[in-house]
Amino acid sequence: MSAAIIDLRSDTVTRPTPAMRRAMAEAVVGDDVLGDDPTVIALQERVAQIMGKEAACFVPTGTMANQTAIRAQTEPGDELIAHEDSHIIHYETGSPAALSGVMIRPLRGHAGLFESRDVEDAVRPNNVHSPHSSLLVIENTHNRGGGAVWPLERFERVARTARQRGLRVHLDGARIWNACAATGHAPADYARHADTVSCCFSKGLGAPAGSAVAGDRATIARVARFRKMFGGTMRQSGVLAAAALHALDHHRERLVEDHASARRLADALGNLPGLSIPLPVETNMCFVDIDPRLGSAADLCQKLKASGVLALPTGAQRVRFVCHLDVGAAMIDQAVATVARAVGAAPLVAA
Ligand code: TLP
Repeated sequence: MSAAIIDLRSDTVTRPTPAMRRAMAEAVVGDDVLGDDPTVIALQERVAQIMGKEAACFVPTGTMANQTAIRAQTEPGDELIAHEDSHIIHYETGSPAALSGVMIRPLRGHAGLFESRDVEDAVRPNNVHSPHSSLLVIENTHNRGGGAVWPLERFERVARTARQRGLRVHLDGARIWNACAATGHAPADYARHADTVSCCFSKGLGAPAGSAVAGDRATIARVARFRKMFGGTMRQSGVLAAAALHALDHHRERLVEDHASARRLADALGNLPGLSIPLPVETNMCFVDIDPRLGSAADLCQKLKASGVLALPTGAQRVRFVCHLDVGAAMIDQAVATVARAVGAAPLVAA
C-alpha cells in the first residue's frame, strides 16, 4: 500500500502548477543584468505598488533579500536588533557577520514578538565605545514563533520606536502574504512602517524561486548593487518573475486554506497523548512538542518518514509541520493518523 508522500517539511517544497509553468514558458524575457527583462521590470513595479514603496528589486532567495537589505542599510561595525529566534540568526549561515560585518543584538519575546520597550533598551548610546545601532529587523509572520502574526498596532508601535531612535526598519516578510491573509490587512499596511520589506514567492505562493525587496529608490539602488556583489543578478530571470506574477495573481487568496489545515492539524495532534502545541497556530505552521518519554523530535520524524509523512525537527523535542498548496485536507487527516500511529495512540477516525 504505497500512498503519495505527504511533505509537510516546508511550504518551500511546492512545485509550480501547470498554469504557472505555462506562464513561465510564455514569459517575454531579456537580459536583466542589462536592465531589459520586461517581465522582471513588471514584477518589480507590481511589488513596489503592493508594498506602497517607490521601487523593488527581484532577488533569487529570501536570504539574499534579507542580506542585501541589511548590507544596504548598515556599515561594518554596526549593530542590528532582531528577535533571538529570527531567521537571520538561525538560518542564514551567519551572513550578517560575513557579508555586512554587523553584530546582532538579540531580543526575547514569546512567539518571535517583542515590545517597544525591548527595542528602547537595546539601542546603544551614541558614544565612542558603542557599536552604532542602525537597523531593526522584524519577521512577519515569525517562522520559529510558530508562524505567528504581528498585530498591526504592535508592529507600528515597535517600528515607530526604532525610527524615533534613528534606526531603519527592515521587515522580513518572507510570509507577509500569510500575515495579510490571516488579518485582512494589506501588505502596505505593514510595509509603511518599515524602510525596506522583503517578500518571497517561493513559499506559500508556490513559485519555484524568487523573492523581492521593496523600499525607497535610493535604498533599492543599493540593494541592486549588493545583489550584484553577492552574485544574485540573473540574466533571463523573467521566467522566474512570470511565476511570481502568476503566484501574486492566483495563489494569495487561497492561503487561508493552508491556515485552516494547520489549525486542523494542531487540533488533532494537540489531543494525542505526549504531544502538545507550544506556539500560536495563526497561519500555515503547526509546531508540536513531544514528550521525551516518546523519544526525540528526530526519532519521530524518522518514524513518520518511514510511513510517508515528512516533517522537520526544529529542536530536540520540537517538530514543525507546514501546510501548503500541495497538501489538501484529506492528506492532513492522513498525516494525523500517521502521527497517531507513530506515537502509539489509538487509531483516530477521520472527522
Ligand atoms: N525559511 C525556510 C528555512 O530556511 C527554515 C523554511 O523552510 O521555512 N525569512 C524567513 C522568515 C524564512 O522562513 C525563510 C526561509 C527565509 C527568510 C529565507 O528564504 P530562502 O530559503 O528563499 O533563502
